[in-house]
Amino acid sequence: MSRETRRSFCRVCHAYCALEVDVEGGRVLAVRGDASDPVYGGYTCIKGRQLPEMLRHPERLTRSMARNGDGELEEIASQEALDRIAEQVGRIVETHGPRSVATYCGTHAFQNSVALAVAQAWHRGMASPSFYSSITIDQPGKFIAASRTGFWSAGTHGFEGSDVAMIIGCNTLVSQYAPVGGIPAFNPAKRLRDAQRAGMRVICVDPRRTEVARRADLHLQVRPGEDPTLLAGMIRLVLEQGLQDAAFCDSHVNGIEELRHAVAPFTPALVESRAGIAPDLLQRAVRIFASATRGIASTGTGPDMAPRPNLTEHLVIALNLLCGRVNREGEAVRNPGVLTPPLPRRAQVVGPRPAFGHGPRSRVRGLGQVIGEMPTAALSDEILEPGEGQVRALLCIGGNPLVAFPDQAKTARALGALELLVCVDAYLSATARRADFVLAPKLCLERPDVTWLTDTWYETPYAHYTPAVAEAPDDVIEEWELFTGLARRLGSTIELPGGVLPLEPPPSKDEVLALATAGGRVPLDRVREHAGGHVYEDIHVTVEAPRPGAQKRFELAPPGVLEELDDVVEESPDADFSHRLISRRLRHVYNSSGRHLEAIRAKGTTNPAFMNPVDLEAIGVGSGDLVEIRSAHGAILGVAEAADDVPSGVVSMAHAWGDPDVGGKEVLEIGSSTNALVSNEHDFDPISGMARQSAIPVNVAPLVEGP
Ligand SMILES: Nc1nc2c(c(=O)[nH]1)N[C@H]1C(S)=C(S)[C@@H](COP(=O)(O)OP(=O)(O)OC[C@H]3O[C@@H](n4cnc5c(=O)[nH]c(N)nc54)[C@H](O)[C@@H]3O)O[C@H]1N2
Ligand SMILES: Nc1nc2c(c(=O)[nH]1)N[C@H]1C(S)=C(S)[C@@H](COP(=O)(O)OP(=O)(O)OC[C@H]3O[C@@H](n4cnc5c(=O)[nH]c(N)nc54)[C@H](O)[C@@H]3O)O[C@H]1N2
Ligand code: SF4
Ligand SMILES: [Mo]
Repeated sequence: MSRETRRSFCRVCHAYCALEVDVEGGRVLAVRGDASDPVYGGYTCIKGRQLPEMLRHPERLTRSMARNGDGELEEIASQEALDRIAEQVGRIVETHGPRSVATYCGTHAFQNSVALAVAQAWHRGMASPSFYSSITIDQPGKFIAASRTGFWSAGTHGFEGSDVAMIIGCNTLVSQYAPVGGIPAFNPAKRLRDAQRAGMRVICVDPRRTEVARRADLHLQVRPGEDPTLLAGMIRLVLEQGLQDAAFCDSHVNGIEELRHAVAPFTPALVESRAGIAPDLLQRAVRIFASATRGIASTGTGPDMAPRPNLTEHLVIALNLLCGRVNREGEAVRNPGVLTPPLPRRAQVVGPRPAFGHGPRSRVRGLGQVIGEMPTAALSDEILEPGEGQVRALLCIGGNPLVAFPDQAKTARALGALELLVCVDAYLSATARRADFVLAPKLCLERPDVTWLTDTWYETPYAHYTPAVAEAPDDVIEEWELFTGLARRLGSTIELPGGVLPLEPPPSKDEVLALATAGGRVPLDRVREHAGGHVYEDIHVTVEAPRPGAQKRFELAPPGVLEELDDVVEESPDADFSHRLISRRLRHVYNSSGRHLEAIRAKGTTNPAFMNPVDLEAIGVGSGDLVEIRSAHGAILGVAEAADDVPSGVVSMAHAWGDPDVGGKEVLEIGSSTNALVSNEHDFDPISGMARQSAIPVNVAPLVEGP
């Protein structure tokens, strides 16, 4: 058997690092970063380096499973599983209507370049509005806020070439997640170092002294959940000191006087007492940010999991717009996209057009669709709430609701109440263990894909198509094949941007990719000609003049938004709780994925409750001891770990660990889910329904042994 090296990219997370893969007889022997790649330059992380083990790990499902008469999961051929699933879905739709069948696409659905597009198209073909994804429990506040203010057709400033970056609750050096203007996700440590050497000043806003905070020029150690206070205080100083870009504001921005009025109470003294930021630090941040010429404030998940995410995002947009940080006429657009359709980039405002408040309504808490999807934070209620439109079947693609959704006990009840639960999952996750069918998927190196998700995230026009470079087990499917399989059996259609997908004979991945990416700036066939990743040097786009007669302006005071600031002023600190628990990512795992791998287990088998040593000492607890963490809603066990980078009064803990079926003191071996501390009906965002999944008020106590 000949041994060869093939070029591909990792899809264990959304960073898509370019790889060289040593293959022999279809079997992956080794992977390493592709040093010749123009964007990644050989970068990989510990998770991706486990791909060879991942592909052949005994816990990986290589056959699909179905629940038998005794309630046990047993192996089944994938086509037979699809026959049975189609029969049940057909019956449920016939009896209860199409809304009763829901799909939830979790993080691993995003890692297959067409899973989401095909799942959404299947829902359109079935006339079922019940499409959910992790987007609506991730950072929907960004879409909500931008749709209310309007956005700039030519885009905002990015990271490279800027002289400032203000990074709020985002830890790209660990998460590889990068909002526009944040540290690019691709080889992030090098990109940050290069930018700082070129003169960029970095402000980090994070309760924890994170990996990014340690490298920042200024760290504002904000109290969890107090970003609106801090941002309002910064905006107040910008306006008071006349540091805004007056010409840009005059031409393009409405609502500045209303904003000035709304932020008036947010004096440096109020910011200090509420957000814990001293007046001189606040003033320094304002000076650094406003005196720069390029670069924006951007947010990660931290403030978006905390209360008032839409308000935080609104204030971030306001700060950026006041300083005029958008691409101007005649400037080059760094990356207009390779696979995405070419759109004119003009120096003008588009919208505002709220991305919510229309389309089908949720049946609970007055919620509705956000960016055309149903709100995931309310999915368990849609399953449990009887009546017309009740969700009775759930197709769960690469997600793990039982550990990731708010209110774990309710999610468990909901999953148990379903007539049909189908998971496409490579492992028997906490959720998959409760399923009626688990379909075993191909893993990433076993399938073709293209960098469609990340197309506009790069700082240069870059794309990478990979064929399948490893041989898959005999009977595994791709995520989208659940939907094409159902459509074929139920006689529905799947319409993609390039047209209706022919279902007979079953389409290949390349056929689906071609229809899904149709209309892109560079045709897929051209992208496929390049082995490995490629920068399209011939793509040059400059910002055009506004369309004649363009009159839209940004709205910094859309109805109801600034009024929320009045409520912020009125808020008082948690009376009954000593700490706030904040979310974080751990470098070696991806949400609930990866914990079965040996090299990962060596890094730890739990999600420690990181706390300041002083706080641990105060309750007589040391690293490794068990603590009980209790919120107004529930309690979990945690493994205490002393951490100097966590301030007093804060617990920093990763989500998506544990398993409610196992529970208890197994926390040392499997961790525990912070979502057992969260309610989705008491403290939630009124538009997206997102629950308070960070800055959760808690008390921490040593575990008292029972008799
Ligand atoms: N408290 C709190 N809760 C949170 C968050 C938080 O910060 N705090 N963050 C939220 C965010 S941002 C998100 S995105 C959600 C994540 O929510 P989910 O996406 O629902 O959770 P994951 O754990 O990422 O689920 C991934 C699943 O994919 C499976 N898998 C692994 N590899 C593959 C594969 O190759 N193919 C397929 N088909 N499946 C695979 C894994 O076994 C796992 O079951 O959680 C949210 N919940
Ligand atoms: N290794 C690894 N990478 C991942 C993941 C993973 O589980 N592991 N998950 C992936 C997913 S689903 C996503 S969405 C991205 C997320 O990517 P990021 O948003 O970068 O996620 P985190 O690393 O959790 O960073 C969030 C930061 O917010 C801070 N924070 C918490 N609460 C607050 C607050 O109230 N205010 C402020 N200002 N900050 C706060 C936390 O201390 C933390 O440093 O990461 C992805 N990448
Ligand atoms: S950061 Fe790690 S897991 Fe993510 S794509 Fe790169 S190598 Fe894979
Ligand atoms: Mo996420």
